[in-house]
Amino acid sequence: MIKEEIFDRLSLSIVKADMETAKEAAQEVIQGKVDPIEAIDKGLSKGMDIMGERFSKMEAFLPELIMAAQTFDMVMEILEPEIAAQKRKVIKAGTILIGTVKGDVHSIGKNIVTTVLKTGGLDVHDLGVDVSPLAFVEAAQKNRADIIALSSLMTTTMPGQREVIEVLEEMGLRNRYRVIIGGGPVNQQWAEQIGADGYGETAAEAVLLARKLLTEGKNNPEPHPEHLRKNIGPTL
Ligand code: B12
Repeated sequence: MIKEEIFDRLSLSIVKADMETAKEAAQEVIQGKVDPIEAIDKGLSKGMDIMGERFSKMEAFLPELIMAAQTFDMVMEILEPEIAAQKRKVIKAGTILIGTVKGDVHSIGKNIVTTVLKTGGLDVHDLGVDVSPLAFVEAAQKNRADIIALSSLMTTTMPGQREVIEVLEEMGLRNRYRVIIGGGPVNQQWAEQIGADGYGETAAEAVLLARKLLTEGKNNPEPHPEHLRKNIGPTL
């Protein structure tokens, strides 16, 4: 089977939450020596986008989203060992802390980014979902992180990314960490607006971005005083 057909099967199996077809298509990815990351991007994620669109048009409802997400997670369990097999040696002593911001429980994209960063040879600590700004900063201190990676899937939780940067600024720690952001509604413009050090659209971009920032060393950029919003305290 050509890989585009496998991607279409994966996408459709997410839309239909068809575990059997999803499992078969995942096996085809492995047997056909198709790049699992490409299968995630062009197959599984495409199916999720369709579900998101249906949800916003009220053609699909929460239980269907949940079932689609469960199907996605099941396929990831099959693909993850394959992805891990590509794992490179840790390329540089650099630690990345990742999590989904406060109020947001979307984990699929963040998990993929985590897996791909690890596969790219980076040391990654996953804080999970619904992580408060203070929890990010405390964990960054504790783990001596170099990069804080923030995922947000909703327009309503995007401000949580800015709040992490604000807390770092208010604690005088902004220079110590690079902050990268991603997630469906996020873009480069938002990254610039909140003074983040980078934005990645996909998990593959997250790796390139993290490597670039780590290679640049720990001479972190100047803080972004224009983004200090002292009058608005962060919600912790
Ligand atoms: C699956 C899903 C769910 C699942 C999540 C399951 C799980 N374990 O994650 C469930 C059913 C739980 C859910 C719940 C809700 N959801 Co929802 N959900 C989705 C859906 C359909 C897909 C998200 C997804 O997993 N995509 C696939 C992954 C692979 O893509 P991704 O997350 O974007 O990640 C990629 C990139 O963005 C990037 N990336 C991600 N993070 C990061 C971080 C960094 C640092 C970098 C560099 C890159 C990066 O790399 C990833 C891989 O390439 C989206 C629609 C959509 N198209 O996004 C709606 C969507 C996000 N949900 C939405 C809503 C409204 C909700 C609910 C409020 C619904 C409700 N009424 O309860 C709740 C929110 C609960 C909460 N407090 O968080 C809305 C958000 C609208 C908005 N305000 O912006 C969306 C957009 C649907 C819609 N069109 O209306 N949801």
